[in-house]
Order: sequence, then C-alpha cells, then structure tokens
Amino acid sequence: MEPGWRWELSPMHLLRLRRHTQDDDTLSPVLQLDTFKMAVHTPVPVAELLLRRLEASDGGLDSAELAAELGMEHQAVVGAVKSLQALGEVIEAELRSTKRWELTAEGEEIAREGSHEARVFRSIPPEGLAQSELMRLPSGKVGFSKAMSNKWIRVDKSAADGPRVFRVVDSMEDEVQRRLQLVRGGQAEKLGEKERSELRKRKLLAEVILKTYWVSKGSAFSTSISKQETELSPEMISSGSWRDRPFKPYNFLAHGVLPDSGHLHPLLKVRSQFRQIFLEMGFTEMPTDNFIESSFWNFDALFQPQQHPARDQHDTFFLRDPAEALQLPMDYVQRVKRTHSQGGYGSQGYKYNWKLDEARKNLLRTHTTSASARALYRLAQKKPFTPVKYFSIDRVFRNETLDATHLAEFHQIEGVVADHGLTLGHLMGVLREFFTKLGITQLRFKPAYNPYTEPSMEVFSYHQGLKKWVEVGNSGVFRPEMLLPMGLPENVSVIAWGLSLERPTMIKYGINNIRELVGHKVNLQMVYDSPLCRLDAEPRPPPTQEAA
Ligand code: FB9
Repeated sequence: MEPGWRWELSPMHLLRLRRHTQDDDTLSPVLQLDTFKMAVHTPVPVAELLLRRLEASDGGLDSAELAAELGMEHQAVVGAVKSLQALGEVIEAELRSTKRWELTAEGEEIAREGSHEARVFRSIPPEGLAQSELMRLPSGKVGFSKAMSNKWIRVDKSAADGPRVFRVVDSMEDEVQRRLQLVRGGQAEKLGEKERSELRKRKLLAEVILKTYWVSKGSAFSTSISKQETELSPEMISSGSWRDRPFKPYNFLAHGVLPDSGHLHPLLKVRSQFRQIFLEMGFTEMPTDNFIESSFWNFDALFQPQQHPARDQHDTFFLRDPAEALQLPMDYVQRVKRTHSQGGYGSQGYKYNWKLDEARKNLLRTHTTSASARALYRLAQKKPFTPVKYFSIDRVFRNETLDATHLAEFHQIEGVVADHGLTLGHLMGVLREFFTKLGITQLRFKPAYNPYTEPSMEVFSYHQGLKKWVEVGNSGVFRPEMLLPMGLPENVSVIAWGLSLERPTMIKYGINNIRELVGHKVNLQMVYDSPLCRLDAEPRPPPTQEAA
C-alpha cells in the first residue's frame, strides 16, 4: 500500500482510503476498486465469470468442469446458468447427464488411510501377530481375508498360543488405495472395467449420474450482463430510451399461470361425455334422484322373482329405516303380483306366492334399471303410446366383495329405446352406434341372461391398448312380463343396455385400482392434473413418475 494512505469507513460504512499529509487531505473515490484490487476483493458474480469463460472457450463449456476449475459448488454454476437463461438468448444451455465415478465415504477413507488389507499387513510385525488380536483391529476382518487372498500373509494354526499371522512378502503395493486415489484425482478412466467393478462391488466406488449443463453462446451473447427490459414503460417511450435498451424477447411458449379454477373429477368429465353422446343420439335423461328405492321398482317391476339370489342381503343393501315403501300404484302392483305368481300375457309366470311385504322393502338401488321401470310405467300411462329414447347415468349400490375394480357403489349408464316392433337387430344397431361414438368399433355380442330381458347379450370390444376383448356392457330386450303389466301396447318392445362409468374412466385415464379413482385415497393432484377426456380419442398412457 502506498505510504500515507490509511483505511477508514465512510459514514455509509463504505470502505475508503484517506491520505493524510501535512499539505493535502485526499479522499479516494469509494469504488475505484480495480486500482486497489489487492486491497478489496468483491466476488465477481458467477454468471459474469461463466460468460468470460464462455467468451474464451471455443464452442462451449461444461458446468461441472467450470465449477471444478473455479473451485466452487456445481450448484452455484447451475444457478448462474439458470439466471443467464432467464435473460433470454445470452446463452444456450443443454442439460446433459454424465455418468462419473465417485468414491463412497469408505472409498474416501481408504484413499486417505490405505486399504484394510494394507493396514492389516502393516500391523503385522516380523514375529507375527496373534490372529485373535489382528481380528480386533478396525480393518481386521475385511483386511485379513483380502490380505490372505492377495497371498501377503499366512496363518500358522499350530502356533503355541493359538493361530498366528505372519507376513509372506516383505512389502506390498496398496493397489486399491492407488486406484481410489486415481479416481479421486478425476482419472477414473485410467482404471480398467474389471478394476472398477471390483471396487464397486467392495462399495468403495459408485457411479453417479451428474446432471450438467453444456453451455454455449446464445444469439444475444455478450460478456456484460445487461439486464434486459421486460416492460415498455411510459418513461421509456417519452424519453425514447427504449430505442437503445435491450428488451427480453417474448416467450410465446411460456406456460401461462394456471388459473386457479375448480376441477372436475375424471368421472364427471367422462359422465358429461356420455351425456353428450346420448343427447346427440336424441335420448332424454331419466330422473334418477332417488338412491333409495323400493324392492317393487328395483326387482318386482322388472319381473325379478322374490327368491332371486340378488334379492338377498348378500348382494343388496336393505334399509332398516325407512324399512318399507308405502306409496305403490296398487292396481299396477296387482298385475305384477299376478304375473309373478300365475303368469299372463302368454307367460306362465314363476308360480310362487308373491308377497307385497317383500315388494315394499326399501333398499339402495342396485341398478338404474329401476328408474327405467318407473319411466316406462309413466310412459305407459300416456296414451297413445309414443316411441321414446331414455338414458340414465347415476349411482347404484351392490353389497359385493370389494376388489381393485369393484366398490360397493358405482355409476351405471343405461340406455332404453321403446318403439313398435324393435328387435335384437335394432339393439345391436343402436349398440354399434353408441359404442362407435366411444371410439369402440370392434364389437362382439355374447348371449347372456338377465331376469328382466330376453334375449340378453353381453357386449365385448377388442381393446387395442390392452390387446384383449373387454366386456363393455350388458343388454337385452325387456320381457313382456315386465312391459305389459305396465300397460304398454302389445307390439311395443323395449331394448336396453347398461355399462359402468368407472370402467371406461379407469381405462381412459390409465388407472388400475378403482381406489385411486374414487374414495378417500384419491390423490387430488390426479384430479387437478387429469386431462380433458375425449372418449373417442386414443386412451392416454397411464401417468410416469416423472412427468408428474
Ligand atoms: O362397464 C363395463 N365395462 C366397460 C365399459 C366401457 C369400457 O370402455 C372402455 C373405454 C373403452 C370398458 C369397460 N362393464 C359393466 C363390464 C364389466 O366391467 C363388468 O365386469 C362389470 N360391470 C358392472 C356390474 O358389475 C356387477 C359393468 C357394470 C354393469 C354391468 C351391467 C349393466 C350395467 C353396468 C347392465 C345392464 C342392463 C342390461 C339390460 C338392460 C338394461 C341394463
């Protein structure tokens, strides 16, 4: 430091030099640091350092190597890369993952202190060492077996006071330590694959994936970091300063801030798609706002006999309160009673003693076909008959064994068409039209049985993604024993089909366990992130860890 200068703190705690001599009292300007570099060291921002190195480099530089050169944490360079990226096209930064070898903690210790076997060797004096004593050494156990296999030492089992270990060679090369030091010095490539895998097996070496950036000059590269304007302010316009200020280019690909909005559960997204399909096909939605139903509308009206297995506790949730349905259209009930017990309308019926009490029992509806029965009964009261197309999508309840695809409740989707002279062919036709709108074209029909439809068919579709035939629903022609007691004309037939809402939703959104879709275990993020549902589009691959 030149004589006569001394440090002092300015009122604003800024460092400055004052020269006191008898004839003048000069005060150094505060920040003329470069003049006094050896005096004050303000760290050059990493970003600036990086730009300078980039300027000097030909073609680009690796963020990890730069960090090593600058002797700083890689993260600090990554931070600088990110802040420079935010400035626009100053730099290009391509994320690379480079594999490199790193010593484990034990590897570090051996590189410093020597391998266990070397330490064992060194701890054996010329007169040998009792094996028991040697085993008590920190590296004893590991080192002994390695030194033995390296034929550096031998054990004299017959020694007087128990097995005694002796050196076999006068000296040895601690190859393990040498190799680990090579790696520590960044020269892992000097080791052969075999040597490396041996050290890895001894958990002294590990391969780490290092995410580094390959940084190169951007189209707006400069070594001086001039902050790019992001706003055009009235002053800039009035002062004209906007002309020579660097502006950050618009990033039209930037993701907008997701508006915080409500989120439709995937089930409701798929439900609205199904609704759309039915409305497009001219169907009208049936009222289904009653989870509680009487056994009459849920079973009896559908000509399902009172001793049918589905009508017992095992399959159906019966109600204790309100236990019984009081309001039933008794004239119609009589016709149903007679049809079940004696038959009629060309049917022999079930020939059993039909009980009104059984029909009055309240339950949680097991299907929305009960709503179809109510709708068809209302239709039958309207004379003359007019053809109709009805649909329903709502919750149904079944006391079933729970598994990955079955809960005690699901949403049933049902379509019903009532018209003169409808046949199984019409049913197949409307099923083709319906499933085609779902993007399902390859259909197969398999004869099936339902108490309320004859003939009945299960519907199968070939699923590209799952590479197999999947049951996509059930269907049939409602029995006259169901329709005629309602008062529908003889030549009116009603075709109907049903499927669930959960199955297509699980397949569309790639969800394998229904508990991920419905219930308290649902991860709300899945709902927030669940994309739009386009039923007729290819199913989305199931979600990846990463992505998410
Ligand atoms: O939904 C079902 N499968 C399905 C449907 C669509 C789908 O879409 C994919 C995107 C491509 C995938 C699968 N099923 C019906 C078939 C099976 O899952 C079945 O194992 C389970 N079924 C439920 C009942 O389980 C006891 C699904 C549910 C079902 C079954 C029958 C009906 C309704 C729902 C009915 C009926 C019916 C019959 C005749 C007249 C009126 C209604």
